[in-house]
Order: sequence, then structure tokens, then C-alpha cells
Amino acid sequence: MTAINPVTDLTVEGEIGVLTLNSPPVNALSGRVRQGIYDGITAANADPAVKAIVLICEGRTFIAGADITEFGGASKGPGLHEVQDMMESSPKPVVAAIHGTALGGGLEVALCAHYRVAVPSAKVGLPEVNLGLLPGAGGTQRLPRIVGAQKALEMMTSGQHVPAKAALAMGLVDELAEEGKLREAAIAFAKKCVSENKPLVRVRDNDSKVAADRGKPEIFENFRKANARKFRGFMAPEWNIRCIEAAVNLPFEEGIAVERKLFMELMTGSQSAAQRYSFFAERTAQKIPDVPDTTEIIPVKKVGIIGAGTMGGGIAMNFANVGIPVVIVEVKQEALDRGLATIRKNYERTASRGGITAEQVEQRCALITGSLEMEALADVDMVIEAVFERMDIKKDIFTKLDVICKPGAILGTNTSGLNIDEIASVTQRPQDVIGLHFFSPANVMKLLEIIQADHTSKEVINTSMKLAKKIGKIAVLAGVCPGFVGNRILGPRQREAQKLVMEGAMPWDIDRVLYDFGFPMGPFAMSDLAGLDIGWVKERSKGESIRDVLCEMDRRGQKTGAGYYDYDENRVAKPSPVTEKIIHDFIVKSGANPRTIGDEEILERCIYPMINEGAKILEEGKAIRASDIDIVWQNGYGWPVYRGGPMFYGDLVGLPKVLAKMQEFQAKMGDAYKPAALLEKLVAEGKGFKDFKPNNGITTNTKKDTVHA
Ligand code: 3H9
Repeated sequence: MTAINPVTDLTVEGEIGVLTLNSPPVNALSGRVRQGIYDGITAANADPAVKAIVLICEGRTFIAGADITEFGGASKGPGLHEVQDMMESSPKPVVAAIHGTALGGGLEVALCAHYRVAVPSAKVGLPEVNLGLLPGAGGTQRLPRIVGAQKALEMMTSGQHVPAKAALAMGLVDELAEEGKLREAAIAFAKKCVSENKPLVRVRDNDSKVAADRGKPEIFENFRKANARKFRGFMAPEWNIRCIEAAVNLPFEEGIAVERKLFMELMTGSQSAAQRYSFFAERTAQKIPDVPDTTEIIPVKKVGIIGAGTMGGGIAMNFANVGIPVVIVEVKQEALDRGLATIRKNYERTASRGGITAEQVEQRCALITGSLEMEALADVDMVIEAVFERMDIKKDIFTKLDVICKPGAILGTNTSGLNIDEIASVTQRPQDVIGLHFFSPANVMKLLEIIQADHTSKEVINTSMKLAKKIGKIAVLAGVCPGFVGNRILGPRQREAQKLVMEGAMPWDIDRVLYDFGFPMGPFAMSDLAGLDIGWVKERSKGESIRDVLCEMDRRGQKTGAGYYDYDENRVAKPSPVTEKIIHDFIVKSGANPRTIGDEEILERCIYPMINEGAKILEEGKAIRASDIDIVWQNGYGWPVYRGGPMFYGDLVGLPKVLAKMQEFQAKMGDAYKPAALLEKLVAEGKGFKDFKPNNGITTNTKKDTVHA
């Protein structure tokens, strides 16, 4: 074995040179890896004993892409294009041996080998779009030459990871190896290349697939139309599409020039910066400074849920989906039956769309049982209470759980904002109590806000974080404060939306501005969707707010055909003259003069107080880092990924601007707009949230040793 460099080895086995990369964790194409491939192939080509070359990786995966951490910095070593040209023009056959994932630049390198062999568990794809990018190493020109424009459009705009078997059918892979025998299979394939004198296949030279798509612009137009909703606001999907158009219509080298130009446009823009930030933010959120990875994990083999409503049922499905049995406890048989029937219906709907098989529906339903007795929770390892948001009810439940549950069972509450310390105080085991705030619909929404209470043990935190990953959630740890991270930041936005209406902006103006910013919908459309009467009690309503009046008129949202908006029979919303009149009457009654409010002011009034609230959460130590807040808002509240999150966006517009606006709002409208001390401090120091040093864990009453910026 010859070390080419610290991450690359070349061994010669018979007549085959085996070039092995070993650059954990994912063999990303760092400068050293590029150099290693370049030098390794050069050495193999120079060795007369070598007749063919295998490129293979150690560790969990083949090359998972360019090294994202290097983006934006000075590039060291040979460029990726140089490495690829060298591989592709190698006079000896090069065979890429793929296990794990060949993604992005990884697949682009493999496409410059003359042949590809993969194990059945391997996956390949060009997921750059999810980083706000396009494949910038020839992938946009080579992929369509193998799979045609339509498939390339689908793969590159979704970033999907294609399983090896499908990749074989598409011609992306030439042969499947037996699982665990990749090295042998790739060497055997390389030997065959030599003995059969197989041609040196260069994907770039194969024009037949793209030629067939030439002169058919409808392929692209139809694709754009069909996906317009999904791509709204994002640049990268359209930039990928343009590259595939270039692959179809231009010679290879000209297509590559288009790819380079468009890649650089994305790379230097704020959308990709936000999406790359999000990639790392999501992973960083899993790291809790004062809860090391080595912390014990409590085995969770059975889960109990209290409440068979929408929330409880959705939560139960998450566990059944990964094979963990669940018992749901309800007070009334009817509610239990309804809850279990809804779960079945949800699974059947997924099956009817091909998401799972009929057999899986039965398996999962069989894992979820119901009971009317709290005693059914005696043997569970984790309970999640998902009943009404009333402290008295929650305390009553936790008092009973304390008696019924076995020692060491995790006692979780799905509260979206109540004081978990108070809930824990009724038990003799506050160390086992934790907040597990799922978002509705809980079987779909990715976010899980995990709330560390005053006495929650590290083992319970670590177990909850790891379990979240197992059930496919993105977990973020937060501290106890009203509304935790997500709802606490939602508060100022809702307040501003209501206030703006009383100053003269119409609900549809506010909704439009936030929709155009990238949210799936604005707050008023959201209220109409959810139902204006959530939490509204007819008997107590005194027509004191716009909502009261709307509800009293039976305008309770989409379900009644009218709310803030009027709806037609297809639920298409139209601005409502009725709502406008109600608003006008309220403004007159308040003695204010309505004014014209511009879109920019609406945006600043809705967004900047959210950023300010995020800063308060950080300075109080209720979130560990700014990026954790952004992950909450992206995954739980529809913050557009291409704008990073409220804290990233604050840095993007510049904290001095945010501070100046908050000061202006405070002077005009009072101390509800008082700038956070951390915002002032960062501005004074010329820093941003990106410079905020992570807190050493969540600050609780018992732990106040927070490290601040
Ligand atoms: C590209 O290729 C551009 C080219 O077209 C053009 C160039 C000119 N770089 O996700 P995990 C780290 S763009 C650097 O937890 P899993 C990750 O941060 C790239 N680091 O593991 C984490 O670090 P830590 C296109 C990377 O098993 C650790 O590896 N490729 C990269 O759940 C483990 O990651 C992609 O978009 C990277 N490329 O999933 C693929 N990738 O442990 C991105 C990962 O310190 N990667 N890390 O937190 C993935 O999708 C997943 O990581 C993968 C493994 C599926 C590979």
C-alpha cells in the first residue's frame, strides 16, 4: 500500500490499481481529497503494472459531495474540474465503486469514471438544490446525457437520493455488487474491462439522450408549470432547469460554461448562503454542550400517550412508524374510538397514495392500542401527555403519573407554552419531566421542541433528542419561558399584525407581504384555515375585537365559507367588504385615523420584533444558539428556508438597521418594542448573531452559568 497523501492510498492488486479515499465523516471533496484523487490516478497511470483503476472509499459512504465547509474560502489543491478531466481522460479504465451515498460532487466524480459499480444499499443523487445550488462539477451536463431531460429535471430539482437498483435501471450505475463485497466486485469489473478491452466510456460524449429532447421546449415549460407552487421563491430550481436546457440545446463545453456561470450566481447569493447555513444549523442543533453524546440513553420500548385527539393520535403514529408500541389513554370510549379510527384513516390515506403498503397499515395500527385506564401506563418507558392547555388538568395528570408510572419512566408533556417547572412540581421525580412539543399535524411536521425544565436530567434530555431523530423529527432544545422559542417569537408577529390592521392595513395586505416574503400563508389566512373560533366562547363574547364580531356573525373561517376573507365553493379567498367595514368601524370607535401603510413598513413591523424577541431568548439562555431559533422557525412555522430564519435574516439586513427600527418603534409606540440588551450589545461591538457564542446549555433556575457573547 502506498500513501498518496493523508487521506488517499494506492494499492496494486494484480493488474488493478485500487485508489482508496478515507476522509471522515463523509469523504467530502476537500482540497486534500481532490489532491489525493489527482495524484493517485496520475500515479496509477504512470505505473506500467496497472491496467485499470478502481476508486473506492473507506467509512460510511462514497464521496458525499463537495466539502461545503470550504465554500467561500480560498481553494487549495487542484480544482474539481481538473481532477475530473484527468479521470475522464485517463488512458486506463477507471471504475467508481459506490457504497453509502454518492451525492453532488461525489456523483459528479463518479460520472467521470468510465464505469460505476454499486452495492444495492447505495444511493446516488444531485442534492445541490437543497443547498440553494446546482451541480457545479459537470453534473448538470452529464446527468441528462444518461437519464434524459425529464428524469434529470426531477432528480436535480428535488435532490432525491436514487437507490442503486433504480440507478442501474436508469443507466447511472453499470453493475450491482453483492452487499459487503464491493471491493471484490469492482476489482473483478475492472479486470473484465481489461480482459474484454471495454471502451473508455465518457459520459460527455454520449449525446443520444439529449438529442432526443432537443426541439421540445414543452418538456421544460410543463415542468415549470407543474412545480410552480413548490418552487415559489426559490432560485435554485429554476437555475437547475436552465442548465438542463443548456445540456439539451448546446454542445457539452458550452453547456459547462452555462453551468459555471449559473453556479457562481447561486453560490454568491444570499439564498444559498441561507440554505447552506441551514444544513449545518440543523446538525448543530443536535449538539448540547452540557449533555455529551456519551450520556446514558434510557431504552424506550413502549410509549404511552394521554389524549386521543388530533395531537395525541399524530404523536402516536410517529412511534408506531418505527415499530415502537404505543398505548393511548382517553377518558371516554367514544373519544378513544374516534382517535384510533382517525389514525387508521390517516394510514390508509398514505397507503392509497403508495406511501406504505396495506400490510404496513395493519402492522402500525396493531402497534397502537387504547385504554380508558391510566394504569395502562404502568409499564411504559415514556409518557407524552397531549390534553388541553390547562394547568389544572396537566397537574392532575402528572400527579397520577407520579403514582402509576414505573421508576425512571420519562414523563413528557406536549404543552406549547405552559410552565413545565410547575407541572413537574407535582411529582416526586422532576428529573424525569420534560417538554416534548410536537407541531400539528404531529405525524407530518418535522419540528420537535424539546423543553428542558429546571430539574430535567441529562439522561432524559439525551434520550429525547436521540428518540426524536429515530422518529424522523428535527429536535431543538429550549428552556422554560412563556411560549418557549417558537410561540414566544410568534407572539410579537401576531400582535403587530393585529395592530397594523387597527392602523389602516387590511388583513390581505399583511398576508400578501408575508406570503411574498416566503411564508406559506399570512396570519389572517392562517386564522381562517384553523378556525377563528378556536378559544372563542360564544356566551362570553362581547364584540370587543374584530375576531369576536366575525365569530358572532358566524364568519368563523374557511369551514363556514367566510372569516377575515370571503371564500367561494372551492375555498378560494377574496378580500371581504364585510371585514373591511368591521375594521373601519373599530378604527373609528378607537378615535384613530387610518393611514396608508406601505409593504416595507408592514414587513419591518412584523419581522423586526420577532428578531428582537429571538435576541431576548438568547440572552436569557432559553435557546443555546441563534441557529437553533432559526431551525425552530423553519421547521415549525414555515419561515422560508432561503431566508435562513429570523436570526440569520437579522444578520443579513444588518443588526444596526434592526436596532434603529426597534428604537424608532419604541419611541412611537412604547416599551413593548424595547430593544433587547443583546441586540444593543452586538451592534455596539459590530457583531451579528453569527458571532454569538453558544450558551453552555439551557439556562434554568438551577443553572445560571450561561456564557454570553
Ligand atoms: C456539491 O457537491 C457542489 C458540487 O456540485 C460543485 C462543486 C464545484 N461537506 O448528515 P450527517 C458533515 S454541494 C462537509 O449528520 P448522515 C455533517 O455536517 C454538496 N461536511 O450524517 C456532519 O458533521 P458533524 C452536495 C459534510 O449519515 C457529518 O458530515 N452534497 C458534508 O445522517 C455527518 O453528516 C450534499 O448536499 C459535506 N458535503 O447523512 C450531501 N456532508 O458530524 C450533504 C456531510 O460535525 N450531506 N457533512 O455534525 C448529506 O446529505 C448527509 O450528510 C449524508 C450523511 C446523507 C451524506
